[in-house]
Amino acid sequence: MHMSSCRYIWRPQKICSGFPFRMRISCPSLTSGERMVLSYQFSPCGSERGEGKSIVSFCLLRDSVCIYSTALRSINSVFLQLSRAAILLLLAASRLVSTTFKMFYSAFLLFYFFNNILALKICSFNVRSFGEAKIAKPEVLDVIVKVISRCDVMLIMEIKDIDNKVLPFLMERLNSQPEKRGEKNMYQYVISQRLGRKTYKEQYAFIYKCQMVTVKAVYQYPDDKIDDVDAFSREPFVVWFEAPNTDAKEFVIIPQHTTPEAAVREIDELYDVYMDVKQNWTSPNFIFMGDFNAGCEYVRRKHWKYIRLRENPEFVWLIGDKNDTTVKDSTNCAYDRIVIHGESLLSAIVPNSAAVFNFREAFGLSEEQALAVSDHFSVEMELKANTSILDGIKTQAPKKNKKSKKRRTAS
Ligand SMILES: [Ca+2]
Ligand SMILES: [Ca+2]
Repeated sequence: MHMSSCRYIWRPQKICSGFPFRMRISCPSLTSGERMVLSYQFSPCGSERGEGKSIVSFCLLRDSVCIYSTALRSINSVFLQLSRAAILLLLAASRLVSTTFKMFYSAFLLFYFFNNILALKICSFNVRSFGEAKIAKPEVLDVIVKVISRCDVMLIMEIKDIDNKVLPFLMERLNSQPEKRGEKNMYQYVISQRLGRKTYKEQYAFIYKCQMVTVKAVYQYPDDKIDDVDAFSREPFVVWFEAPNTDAKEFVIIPQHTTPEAAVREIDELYDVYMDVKQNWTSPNFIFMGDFNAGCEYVRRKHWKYIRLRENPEFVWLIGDKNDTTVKDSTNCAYDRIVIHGESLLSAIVPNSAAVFNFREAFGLSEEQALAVSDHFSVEMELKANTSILDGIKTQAPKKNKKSKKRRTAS
Protein backbone atom coordinates (compact mmCIF):
# COMPACT_ATOMS: atom_id res chain seq x y z
CA MET A 1 0.00 0.00 0.00
CA HIS A 2 1.40 3.38 -0.98
CA MET A 3 1.54 5.50 2.15
CA SER A 4 1.62 9.20 1.61
CA SER A 5 1.29 11.12 4.79
CA CYS A 6 0.01 14.51 5.65
CA ARG A 7 0.90 16.04 8.90
CA TYR A 8 -1.33 18.15 11.04
CA ILE A 9 -0.43 19.63 14.35
CA TRP A 10 -3.26 20.86 16.44
CA ARG A 11 -4.27 21.39 20.01
CA PRO A 12 -7.50 19.49 20.58
CA GLN A 13 -8.48 21.25 23.73
CA LYS A 14 -12.21 20.96 23.81
CA ILE A 15 -11.95 17.26 23.10
CA CYS A 16 -11.37 17.00 26.85
CA SER A 17 -14.97 16.28 27.46
CA GLY A 18 -15.00 13.13 25.39
CA PHE A 19 -15.57 12.81 21.68
CA PRO A 20 -18.24 15.35 20.92
CA PHE A 21 -17.48 15.85 17.28
CA ARG A 22 -16.84 14.12 14.00
CA MET A 23 -13.76 14.97 12.04
CA ARG A 24 -14.38 15.43 8.36
CA ILE A 25 -11.91 15.87 5.61
CA SER A 26 -12.48 16.20 1.91
CA CYS A 27 -11.11 13.20 0.15
CA PRO A 28 -13.15 11.98 -2.85
CA SER A 29 -10.71 9.26 -3.89
CA LEU A 30 -11.17 7.20 -0.76
CA THR A 31 -13.40 4.20 -0.68
CA SER A 32 -15.66 3.24 2.15
CA GLY A 33 -14.06 0.96 4.68
CA GLU A 34 -10.53 1.93 3.74
CA ARG A 35 -8.38 2.20 6.77
CA MET A 36 -5.59 4.45 7.83
CA VAL A 37 -3.16 4.80 10.64
CA LEU A 38 -3.46 7.60 13.10
CA SER A 39 -0.25 8.22 14.98
CA TYR A 40 -0.11 10.57 17.88
CA GLN A 41 2.06 11.97 20.61
CA PHE A 42 0.80 13.71 23.64
CA SER A 43 2.13 15.69 26.56
CA PRO A 44 -0.68 16.35 28.99
CA CYS A 45 -0.97 18.94 31.73
CA GLY A 46 0.24 16.48 34.30
CA SER A 47 3.44 14.55 34.15
CA GLU A 48 2.25 11.85 31.75
CA ARG A 49 3.61 11.68 28.28
CA GLY A 50 2.92 9.17 25.62
CA GLU A 51 2.47 8.20 22.05
CA GLY A 52 0.71 5.52 20.12
CA LYS A 53 -1.15 4.43 17.06
CA SER A 54 -4.70 3.59 16.28
CA ILE A 55 -6.26 2.21 13.17
CA VAL A 56 -9.33 4.10 12.08
CA SER A 57 -11.74 3.59 9.23
CA PHE A 58 -13.52 5.89 6.85
CA CYS A 59 -17.04 6.16 5.73
CA LEU A 60 -17.94 8.19 2.72
CA LEU A 61 -20.36 11.07 2.86
CA ARG A 62 -20.63 12.41 -0.67
CA ASP A 63 -17.28 14.05 -1.23
CA SER A 64 -16.24 14.18 2.38
CA VAL A 65 -15.04 11.51 4.73
CA CYS A 66 -15.85 10.85 8.30
CA ILE A 67 -13.25 9.03 10.28
CA TYR A 68 -14.23 6.57 12.92
CA SER A 69 -12.70 3.72 14.76
CA THR A 70 -13.93 0.20 14.29
CA ALA A 71 -14.42 0.27 18.02
CA LEU A 72 -15.75 3.66 18.99
CA ARG A 73 -14.50 3.24 22.51
CA SER A 74 -10.94 2.90 21.39
CA ILE A 75 -11.01 6.06 19.30
CA ASN A 76 -12.73 7.76 22.15
CA SER A 77 -9.97 6.80 24.53
CA VAL A 78 -7.39 7.86 21.98
CA PHE A 79 -8.96 11.27 21.78
CA LEU A 80 -9.33 11.47 25.51
CA GLN A 81 -5.62 11.01 25.75
CA LEU A 82 -5.00 13.35 22.88
CA SER A 83 -7.16 15.89 24.57
CA ARG A 84 -4.72 16.33 27.39
CA ALA A 85 -2.02 17.20 25.02
CA ALA A 86 -0.26 19.33 22.61
CA ILE A 87 -0.63 17.00 19.69
CA LEU A 88 1.29 15.83 16.76
CA LEU A 89 -1.10 13.97 14.55
CA LEU A 90 0.07 12.05 11.56
CA LEU A 91 -2.53 10.93 9.14
CA ALA A 92 -1.21 8.33 6.80
CA ALA A 93 -3.36 6.72 4.16
CA SER A 94 -3.18 5.50 0.65
CA ARG A 95 -4.47 8.00 -1.84
CA LEU A 96 -5.35 10.32 0.97
CA VAL A 97 -3.31 13.13 -0.46
CA SER A 98 -3.07 12.41 -4.13
CA THR A 99 -2.73 16.08 -5.04
CA THR A 100 -1.42 19.16 -3.34
CA PHE A 101 -4.80 20.73 -3.80
CA LYS A 102 -6.59 17.99 -1.98
CA MET A 103 -4.12 18.15 0.83
CA PHE A 104 -4.47 21.86 1.11
CA TYR A 105 -8.21 21.71 0.95
CA SER A 106 -8.43 18.95 3.51
CA ALA A 107 -5.98 20.65 5.78
CA PHE A 108 -7.83 23.91 5.46
CA LEU A 109 -11.09 22.30 6.46
CA LEU A 110 -9.45 20.63 9.41
CA PHE A 111 -7.73 23.81 10.41
CA TYR A 112 -10.89 25.83 10.10
CA PHE A 113 -12.90 23.29 12.00
CA PHE A 114 -10.49 22.77 14.86
CA ASN A 115 -9.43 26.35 15.13
CA ASN A 116 -13.04 27.23 15.75
CA ILE A 117 -13.85 24.54 18.27
CA LEU A 118 -10.53 24.84 20.04
CA ALA A 119 -10.67 28.52 20.80
CA LEU A 120 -10.19 29.47 24.44
CA LYS A 121 -13.37 30.92 25.91
CA ILE A 122 -12.81 33.41 28.72
CA CYS A 123 -15.84 34.48 30.75
CA SER A 124 -16.85 36.67 33.64
CA PHE A 125 -19.92 36.14 35.79
CA ASN A 126 -21.28 37.97 38.80
CA VAL A 127 -23.23 35.23 40.54
CA ARG A 128 -25.11 37.51 42.87
CA SER A 129 -24.50 36.66 46.51
CA PHE A 130 -22.95 33.31 45.73
CA GLY A 131 -23.08 31.42 48.99
CA GLU A 132 -24.35 28.30 50.66
CA ALA A 133 -28.01 29.21 50.21
CA LYS A 134 -27.51 29.29 46.45
CA ILE A 135 -25.67 25.99 46.10
CA ALA A 136 -28.39 24.35 48.21
CA LYS A 137 -30.86 24.92 45.38
CA PRO A 138 -30.25 22.18 42.79
CA GLU A 139 -32.02 24.00 39.95
CA VAL A 140 -29.91 27.13 40.58
CA LEU A 141 -26.65 25.25 40.92
CA ASP A 142 -27.48 23.37 37.72
CA VAL A 143 -27.66 26.61 35.74
CA ILE A 144 -24.44 27.94 37.29
CA VAL A 145 -22.65 24.71 36.39
CA LYS A 146 -23.95 24.93 32.82
CA VAL A 147 -22.86 28.53 32.44
CA ILE A 148 -19.38 27.77 33.75
CA SER A 149 -19.07 24.61 31.65
CA ARG A 150 -19.26 26.69 28.48
CA CYS A 151 -16.04 28.42 29.45
CA ASP A 152 -12.38 27.51 29.71
CA VAL A 153 -11.55 30.32 32.09
CA MET A 154 -14.32 31.78 34.23
CA LEU A 155 -14.09 34.67 36.64
CA ILE A 156 -16.70 34.31 39.39
CA MET A 157 -17.56 37.34 41.50
CA GLU A 158 -19.60 38.07 44.60
CA ILE A 159 -18.67 34.87 46.38
CA LYS A 160 -19.85 35.05 49.97
CA ASP A 161 -18.47 32.04 51.67
CA ILE A 162 -17.26 32.33 55.25
CA ASP A 163 -16.83 28.59 55.71
CA ASN A 164 -15.05 27.95 52.42
CA LYS A 165 -17.63 25.41 51.28
CA VAL A 166 -19.09 26.93 48.13
CA LEU A 167 -16.22 26.60 45.69
CA PRO A 168 -15.22 23.06 46.72
CA PHE A 169 -18.85 22.00 46.32
CA LEU A 170 -19.14 23.73 42.96
CA MET A 171 -15.92 22.15 41.74
CA GLU A 172 -17.14 18.71 42.69
CA ARG A 173 -20.27 19.31 40.67
CA LEU A 174 -18.34 20.69 37.72
CA ASN A 175 -15.91 17.80 37.63
CA SER A 176 -18.49 15.08 38.09
CA GLN A 177 -20.61 15.95 35.08
CA PRO A 178 -21.37 12.75 33.13
CA GLU A 179 -19.40 13.78 30.04
CA LYS A 180 -16.42 14.67 32.18
CA ARG A 181 -16.14 11.47 34.17
CA GLY A 182 -12.73 9.91 34.07
CA GLU A 183 -10.98 13.21 33.52
CA LYS A 184 -9.42 13.94 36.83
CA ASN A 185 -9.06 17.56 37.83
CA MET A 186 -10.66 18.82 34.70
CA TYR A 187 -11.46 22.15 36.36
CA GLN A 188 -9.31 23.78 38.95
CA TYR A 189 -9.59 27.13 40.65
CA VAL A 190 -7.78 29.90 42.42
CA ILE A 191 -9.61 32.10 44.89
CA SER A 192 -8.85 35.40 46.57
CA GLN A 193 -9.08 36.21 50.23
CA ARG A 194 -12.33 37.67 51.47
CA LEU A 195 -12.17 41.29 50.37
CA GLY A 196 -14.06 44.30 51.67
CA ARG A 197 -13.63 47.34 53.86
CA LYS A 198 -15.83 46.40 56.79
CA THR A 199 -17.80 43.30 57.63
CA TYR A 200 -19.21 42.88 54.14
CA LYS A 201 -16.78 40.70 52.17
CA GLU A 202 -16.63 39.08 48.77
CA GLN A 203 -14.17 36.82 46.99
CA TYR A 204 -13.01 36.52 43.41
CA ALA A 205 -12.35 33.09 41.96
CA PHE A 206 -11.03 31.90 38.64
CA ILE A 207 -12.23 28.49 37.54
CA TYR A 208 -10.22 27.11 34.66
CA LYS A 209 -9.65 23.96 32.66
CA CYS A 210 -6.21 22.69 33.54
CA GLN A 211 -5.85 21.15 30.10
CA MET A 212 -6.19 24.57 28.54
CA VAL A 213 -4.42 26.99 30.82
CA THR A 214 -2.15 27.00 33.82
CA VAL A 215 -1.74 29.64 36.48
CA LYS A 216 1.71 31.17 36.27
CA ALA A 217 1.30 33.60 39.17
CA VAL A 218 -1.29 35.34 41.32
CA TYR A 219 -1.09 38.77 42.87
CA GLN A 220 -3.41 40.44 45.33
CA TYR A 221 -3.26 44.16 44.59
CA PRO A 222 -2.34 45.80 47.91
CA ASP A 223 -4.29 49.03 47.28
CA ASP A 224 -1.74 51.09 49.17
CA LYS A 225 -0.69 53.47 46.41
CA ILE A 226 0.72 56.66 47.97
CA ASP A 227 -1.80 59.51 47.79
CA ASP A 228 -4.40 57.04 46.72
CA VAL A 229 -4.69 54.54 49.54
CA ASP A 230 -7.76 52.31 49.59
CA ALA A 231 -9.08 53.08 46.16
CA PHE A 232 -10.89 49.77 45.92
CA SER A 233 -13.42 48.07 48.06
CA ARG A 234 -12.62 44.72 46.46
CA GLU A 235 -9.02 44.93 45.34
CA PRO A 236 -8.21 43.08 42.12
CA PHE A 237 -6.99 39.52 42.55
CA VAL A 238 -4.71 39.43 39.54
CA VAL A 239 -3.90 36.16 37.81
CA TRP A 240 -1.31 35.48 35.14
CA PHE A 241 -2.37 32.59 32.91
CA GLU A 242 -0.32 30.60 30.49
CA ALA A 243 -2.28 29.38 27.50
CA PRO A 244 0.26 27.75 25.21
CA ASN A 245 -2.44 26.49 22.86
CA THR A 246 -3.60 29.97 21.95
CA ASP A 247 -2.01 32.55 19.71
CA ALA A 248 -1.59 34.83 22.70
CA LYS A 249 0.36 32.17 24.70
CA GLU A 250 -0.20 34.00 27.99
CA PHE A 251 -2.25 36.80 29.50
CA VAL A 252 -2.94 38.57 32.76
CA ILE A 253 -6.50 39.01 34.01
CA ILE A 254 -7.28 41.94 36.29
CA PRO A 255 -10.75 41.32 37.74
CA GLN A 256 -12.95 43.93 39.31
CA HIS A 257 -16.32 44.08 40.94
CA THR A 258 -16.82 47.78 41.60
CA THR A 259 -18.88 49.32 44.33
CA PRO A 260 -21.69 50.84 42.24
CA GLU A 261 -21.44 54.33 43.73
CA ALA A 262 -17.65 54.33 43.29
CA ALA A 263 -17.63 52.75 39.84
CA VAL A 264 -16.09 55.72 37.99
CA ARG A 265 -13.18 55.99 40.38
CA GLU A 266 -12.57 52.24 40.66
CA ILE A 267 -12.61 51.63 36.91
CA ASP A 268 -10.19 54.54 36.52
CA GLU A 269 -7.94 53.07 39.20
CA LEU A 270 -7.60 49.86 37.23
CA TYR A 271 -5.06 51.80 35.18
CA ASP A 272 -2.88 52.08 38.30
CA VAL A 273 -3.27 48.37 38.92
CA TYR A 274 -2.12 47.78 35.35
CA MET A 275 0.97 49.99 35.87
CA ASP A 276 1.70 48.22 39.13
CA VAL A 277 1.40 44.72 37.65
CA LYS A 278 3.52 45.73 34.66
CA GLN A 279 6.41 46.56 36.97
CA ASN A 280 6.49 43.04 38.32
CA TRP A 281 5.33 40.86 35.47
CA THR A 282 6.60 40.88 31.90
CA SER A 283 3.34 40.03 30.15
CA PRO A 284 2.23 42.46 27.42
CA ASN A 285 -1.28 40.97 27.43
CA PHE A 286 -3.93 42.26 29.79
CA ILE A 287 -7.60 41.48 30.20
CA PHE A 288 -9.65 43.64 32.57
CA MET A 289 -13.00 42.17 33.29
CA GLY A 290 -15.83 41.88 35.73
CA ASP A 291 -18.89 43.64 36.95
CA PHE A 292 -17.69 47.23 36.54
CA ASN A 293 -21.20 48.64 37.08
CA ALA A 294 -20.16 50.60 34.00
CA GLY A 295 -23.54 51.86 32.89
CA CYS A 296 -26.89 53.41 33.73
CA GLU A 297 -26.81 55.65 36.78
CA TYR A 298 -23.34 54.56 37.96
CA VAL A 299 -21.32 55.47 34.89
CA ARG A 300 -22.87 58.02 32.57
CA ARG A 301 -21.55 59.28 29.26
CA LYS A 302 -20.11 62.40 30.89
CA HIS A 303 -18.02 60.23 33.20
CA TRP A 304 -15.94 58.45 30.60
CA LYS A 305 -13.45 61.30 30.34
CA TYR A 306 -12.40 60.64 33.94
CA ILE A 307 -11.64 57.00 33.26
CA ARG A 308 -8.10 56.42 31.94
CA LEU A 309 -8.88 52.86 30.97
CA ARG A 310 -11.50 54.24 28.61
CA GLU A 311 -9.78 57.41 27.40
CA ASN A 312 -6.53 55.69 26.47
CA PRO A 313 -6.98 54.08 23.03
CA GLU A 314 -4.52 51.34 23.95
CA PHE A 315 -7.31 49.77 25.96
CA VAL A 316 -10.02 48.23 23.84
CA TRP A 317 -13.51 47.79 25.26
CA LEU A 318 -15.09 44.65 23.88
CA ILE A 319 -18.53 44.84 25.48
CA GLY A 320 -20.20 48.03 24.29
CA ASP A 321 -22.16 50.68 26.17
CA LYS A 322 -25.38 49.55 24.49
CA ASN A 323 -25.11 45.93 25.60
CA ASP A 324 -27.43 44.74 28.33
CA THR A 325 -25.81 42.52 30.94
CA THR A 326 -28.75 42.63 33.35
CA VAL A 327 -31.22 39.78 33.71
CA LYS A 328 -34.21 41.97 34.53
CA ASP A 329 -36.34 42.99 31.58
CA SER A 330 -36.87 46.38 33.15
CA THR A 331 -33.16 47.27 33.20
CA ASN A 332 -30.85 47.76 30.24
CA CYS A 333 -27.31 48.44 31.47
CA ALA A 334 -23.84 47.43 30.29
CA TYR A 335 -22.52 46.73 33.78
CA ASP A 336 -20.24 43.82 32.92
CA ARG A 337 -17.30 44.49 30.66
CA ILE A 338 -14.19 43.08 29.07
CA VAL A 339 -11.29 45.40 28.23
CA ILE A 340 -8.20 44.28 26.35
CA HIS A 341 -4.66 45.64 26.23
CA GLY A 342 -1.80 44.28 24.14
CA GLU A 343 -1.39 43.94 20.40
CA SER A 344 -0.71 40.22 20.32
CA LEU A 345 -3.73 39.63 22.55
CA LEU A 346 -5.93 41.80 20.37
CA SER A 347 -4.94 39.95 17.24
CA ALA A 348 -5.58 36.64 19.00
CA ILE A 349 -9.24 37.40 19.67
CA VAL A 350 -11.74 35.44 17.62
CA PRO A 351 -13.63 38.10 15.62
CA ASN A 352 -17.10 38.83 17.01
CA SER A 353 -16.61 36.42 19.91
CA ALA A 354 -17.08 39.05 22.61
CA ALA A 355 -20.66 38.75 23.77
CA VAL A 356 -23.16 38.75 26.57
CA PHE A 357 -24.38 35.24 27.34
CA ASN A 358 -28.11 35.41 28.03
CA PHE A 359 -28.46 32.21 30.07
CA ARG A 360 -32.13 32.93 30.64
CA GLU A 361 -32.86 32.65 26.93
CA ALA A 362 -30.33 29.88 26.34
CA PHE A 363 -31.79 27.63 29.03
CA GLY A 364 -35.42 28.71 28.60
CA LEU A 365 -35.88 30.17 32.08
CA SER A 366 -38.50 32.60 33.31
CA GLU A 367 -37.31 35.94 34.59
CA GLU A 368 -37.89 34.74 38.13
CA GLN A 369 -35.96 31.51 37.62
CA ALA A 370 -33.07 33.42 36.04
CA LEU A 371 -33.00 35.99 38.84
CA ALA A 372 -32.69 33.15 41.35
CA VAL A 373 -29.35 32.45 39.67
CA SER A 374 -28.14 36.04 39.30
CA ASP A 375 -29.18 39.52 38.26
CA HIS A 376 -26.26 39.54 35.79
CA PHE A 377 -25.62 37.67 32.59
CA SER A 378 -22.09 36.45 32.01
CA VAL A 379 -19.87 38.07 29.39
CA GLU A 380 -17.32 36.25 27.28
CA MET A 381 -14.68 36.38 24.56
CA GLU A 382 -12.57 33.82 22.74
CA LEU A 383 -8.91 33.54 21.90
CA LYS A 384 -7.89 31.72 18.74
CA ALA A 385 -6.20 28.36 18.98
CA ASN A 386 -2.65 28.76 17.81
CA THR A 387 -1.85 28.50 14.16
CA SER A 388 0.68 25.69 14.27
CA ILE A 389 -1.62 23.57 12.10
CA LEU A 390 -1.38 26.17 9.43
CA ASP A 391 2.37 26.40 9.94
CA GLY A 392 2.58 22.65 9.44
CA ILE A 393 0.66 22.95 6.21
CA LYS A 394 2.75 25.85 5.01
CA THR A 395 5.99 24.01 5.59
CA GLN A 396 4.66 21.00 3.71
CA ALA A 397 3.32 22.81 0.74
CA PRO A 398 6.56 23.90 -0.99
CA LYS A 399 7.92 20.34 -0.94
CA LYS A 400 4.89 19.03 -2.77
CA ASN A 401 5.00 21.87 -5.24
CA LYS A 402 8.65 21.21 -6.01
CA LYS A 403 7.92 17.55 -6.63
CA SER A 404 5.11 18.21 -9.03
CA LYS A 405 7.16 20.87 -10.84
CA LYS A 406 10.02 18.44 -11.27
CA ARG A 407 7.66 15.84 -12.64
CA ARG A 408 6.24 18.28 -15.14
CA THR A 409 9.71 19.32 -16.24
CA ALA A 410 10.74 15.70 -16.72
CA SER A 411 7.75 14.90 -18.86
CA1 LIG B 1 -9.12 48.87 49.56
CA1 LIG C 1 -32.01 43.60 31.13
